[in-house]
Order: sequence, then structure tokens, then C-alpha cells
Amino acid sequence: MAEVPEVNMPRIMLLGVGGAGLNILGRARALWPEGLRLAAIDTDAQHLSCCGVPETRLIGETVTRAFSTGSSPDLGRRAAQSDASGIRAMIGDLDLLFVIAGLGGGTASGALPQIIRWARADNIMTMTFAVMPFEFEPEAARRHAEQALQELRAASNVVVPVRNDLLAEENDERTIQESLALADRWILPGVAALARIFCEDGVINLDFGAVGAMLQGGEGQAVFACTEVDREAASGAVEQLFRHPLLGGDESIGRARGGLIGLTAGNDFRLTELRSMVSEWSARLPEPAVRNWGVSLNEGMSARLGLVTLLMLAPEEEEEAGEERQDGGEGERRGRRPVQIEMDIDASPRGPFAKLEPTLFRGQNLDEPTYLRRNIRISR
Ligand SMILES: Nc1nc2c(ncn2[C@@H]2O[C@H](COP(=O)(O)OP(=O)(O)OP(=O)(O)O)[C@@H](O)[C@H]2O)c(=O)[nH]1
Ligand SMILES: [Mg+2]
Repeated sequence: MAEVPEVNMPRIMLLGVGGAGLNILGRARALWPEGLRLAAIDTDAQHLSCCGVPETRLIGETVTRAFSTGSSPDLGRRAAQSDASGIRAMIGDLDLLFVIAGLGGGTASGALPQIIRWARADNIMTMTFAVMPFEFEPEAARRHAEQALQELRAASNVVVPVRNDLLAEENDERTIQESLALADRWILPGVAALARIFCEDGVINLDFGAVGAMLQGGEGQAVFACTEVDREAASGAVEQLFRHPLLGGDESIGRARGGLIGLTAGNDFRLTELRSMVSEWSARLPEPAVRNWGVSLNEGMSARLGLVTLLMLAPEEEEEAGEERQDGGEGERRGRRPVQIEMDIDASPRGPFAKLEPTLFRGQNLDEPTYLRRNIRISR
């Protein structure tokens, strides 16, 4: 009789990069599923030493002398490059790398895009949760964050920008640390639930192969939200999830090319409940989005129900481009709208040569501008 191969769970790591990444991972130790490898990378030795994450890696000691980069993405990038082999060895055997980082400082903004590129080169799928700075932070922080986000989008399978402004409550009396901790509470349960559905032996795990295919096809843009309700309020839970500000409303939901939903429930969760929630979620996605779902059962959740959804989005411009897409290169592959607007040029065919004999060559009049002869539209 043929031997049944051992069941392989995907090898997953949750990595915090830079100060915010370390804080977020450290703050919620109780949430992380058993068996999930937790790791942290930073340039700041002191922060690493007290973050409470089991596996830590100090990078760029020769670049920043074990201090932070002082908000310099350039130093962050150099710090990563100076420790390339160590970082690659740390992540090298993974199937999926979840990353949490705050963009806008120097370490994560500079080092993370580089780390993600190495992961991709080693065929590791990546899912990055990128906390974006508050509006009130310095202009340079927001600029560095946007730049890093673009680089991450180009390199990652999935990048979920999580805007701090959307997370923190306004006009309250909390300290900065309390507000950040509160903001983190919006991100953490969702990331933890996703990780659990991938790596715990749940009743119905997400099919890693199917999700992998969906992520591989990703073009970097994604949104994500989670919610938890009383079991009795379960009928409104999917609607509540879709109203979550992090999903960005109907416009962004309408751009979903693929999605997954993960449910966390008690052991007495019924099949009919599951069916109705998955159908309701599924009906909200446009065709022909790929749909994946998984359930994780958990003693402690008998009176509650947790929902997390991740939607992979088509780039914003694509719909506007419609069938006019004609650049045929990288822009087309990634669905960007080609900039192809006709310039308002005086199109008198022969211009100053109008009174002369035409210069004919292989049937073409060379006195006419090439763009007219070949019917080329010139972009502005
Ligand atoms: N939600 C949340 N956001 C944070 C937290 N700490 C920092 N941030 C955000 O993350 C951004 C980047 O800050 P850090 O993570 O400290 O920066 P870094 O990557 O360590 O870079 P350097 O310290 O400059 O080398 C900040 O601009 C904040 O918007 C946190 O604990 N929670
Ligand atoms: Mg730092």
C-alpha cells in the first residue's frame, strides 16, 4: 500500500520590521496562534531587546551603530543590504511571510522593500500590512511612507495599507501610546485570525494552494478588515464587515479580483450558519473574483463570532482604461492606464515643404512628419 505523505502545514512567519512592527507584535502576544513563528527586525538594539518577540535580528550595526536610522530610509536600506545573507537565511525556508511595519520612519521604509524583494526572489509569498502615518506627522514622513508603499506594491504579492488616521479615534484624551495601542487593536485581531486560519489545524483550513494562486496573481493592492460580534448578532456581521472603513466602501469592494474570508467561531457553530455567512460574503464580491474561505473553531469563541476578510484589488486606473489599453508593456501587464493623449500639433501634412517636389521613398512621402505617416499618437 502506498504510504500517505505527512500533512505539511505551510511554513509561515509573522515578521515585525522597525519600531511600529515591533510594538504591534509585542503588544498582542496572547493573540498569536501557537506554532506561528514570530520574529522582529530592527536597526535599534534597545527596542529589539525589550519588544518581547522571540526571534530578533539586529540589522545595520555598521551603518547606524545599533541605533535607529533617525527617519532615514536610505540608512534603512543600507542596513538591510549590510545584513543581506543573515536576513535571507532567517526567512529562506518559508512558504508565506506576513509582515507588519509602520512606514514613514527610516528602518521599515528603507529596509522592508528590500526584504520583500529577497523574499520574492526566493519564491516566498508575502503579505504586508503597512501602517501609514497620521496626517499630523511631518510631511517628510508621509512622503517616505508613500514612496515605500509604491516600492512594496511593486514587490509584494499583497500590500494592505492601514492608515493610522482611520484607526485612532479623534478628540479623545488618550496619550499617544494609548492611541497607538488602540489603533493596533484594529489590525491585530485580523492579522491573527488570518494567520490562524492558515496555520492552525482548523476544521476547514484555507486551501493554501488556492490562496497561494490568488496571492501570486496579486498586483500589490489589497484591503482588509475584521470584526467580532455576539453570536446572536451574527445575521448582521457580514454587512458590518463590509462597512468597515478599512475596506474603502463600494468603490474598492467593486474592484475585488479575489478575496478570502476567515471565520472564527465556537465548536457548536452550525453548518447552516456557515453557509449563510459565506454566501452573503460571496454575493458582495463582483464576478469573476476568486473566492476562498476557511473556518477556525475555538473553545473560547462559543458566544462570539470573528470575521476577517482580505480583498485583492484591481489597480484603480484599470477600469477607466477599458479597452483602450495599448502600451503592451509593463503598464499593460499591471493594468495601469497608458498615458496616450493626442497632442494638438498643426497637422498640415507637408508644412514648409508644401511648394517643393515630394521626397518619395519606398512609396512614402518623407516630407510628412513621421508621426502622421505612421498614424502615431503622441502622448503629452
Ligand atoms: N499603529 C501604530 N503605528 C505606529 C507605532 N509606532 C510608530 N507608528 C507609526 O509608524 C511610523 C514609523 O515609525 P517607526 O516604526 O518607529 O519607524 P522605524 O521604521 O523604526 O524607523 P526609524 O526609527 O526612523 O529607524 C510612524 O510614523 C507612526 O505613524 C505603533 O506602535 N502603532
Ligand atoms: Mg525605530
